Amino acid sequence: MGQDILYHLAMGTESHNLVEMFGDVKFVCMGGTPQRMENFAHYVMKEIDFNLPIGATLIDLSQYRYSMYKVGPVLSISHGMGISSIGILLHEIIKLMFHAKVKNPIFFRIGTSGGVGVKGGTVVISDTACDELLNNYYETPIVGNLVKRPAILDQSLVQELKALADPEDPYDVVTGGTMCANDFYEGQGRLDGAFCNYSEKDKMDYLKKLQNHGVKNIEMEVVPFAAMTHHAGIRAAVVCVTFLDRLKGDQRKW
Ligand code: R2B
Ligand code: URA
Repeated sequence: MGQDILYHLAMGTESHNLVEMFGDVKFVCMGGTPQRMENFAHYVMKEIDFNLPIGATLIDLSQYRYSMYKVGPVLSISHGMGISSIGILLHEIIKLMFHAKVKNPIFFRIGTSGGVGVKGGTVVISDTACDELLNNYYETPIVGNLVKRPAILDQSLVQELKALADPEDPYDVVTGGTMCANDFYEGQGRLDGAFCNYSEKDKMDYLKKLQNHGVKNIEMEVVPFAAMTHHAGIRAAVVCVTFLDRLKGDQRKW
């Protein structure tokens, strides 16, 4: 390609000096909402004692479909909700890292989820990823064929992250399986969607089946995230807080 346009990031190889802008990135952190990722960037700034030049403020470098903040070696980017949204972002961020000549970046998804048999507030570090049918791969149609890519997370990173948990933390940190659903309502066995043509027993049987399979939480991005980073040879981890225990309910207050 003469030039590569990273369309959804509103950036390109001709219009931006990607090496200068992103060449020092070591960690790419993704999470669902623009606001949360802006807050996270400010949090990182304090944690690593990073000072912006006098008079400068943290700005959204993308300002289109996704929001992106950079604090030294850390990129903090929103990925939206669901498989296709994070999938598009991953294509463009993997290309961005390539164009910026970044070597061995580590990718994290830091997100929210529904717990399965763990209390609300628990932090789950995903050691495996599966879809609604318990498949450990990302199945996606490519030029008319269904292609399966294994959804594998870096186990040494899981252990490194687990070792960072402090017994004094006011929440539990566990490792376990994460189920990726295509939908928030029926796809996660909720009883409170616009439609629900199954019983409470069907829901509980399903959640128990997930639990027996080692699933600790449910969200909507882990499978493509694990599969695409693994396919690209990028070390990656998913760390999600649980809002509620789905064995106890479906709804969450603001
Ligand atoms: C967690 O929260 C979102 C749905 O509310 C979704 O993006 C996810 O994975
Ligand atoms: N995100 C999900 O996908 N499910 C939940 O239950 C909570 C957050």
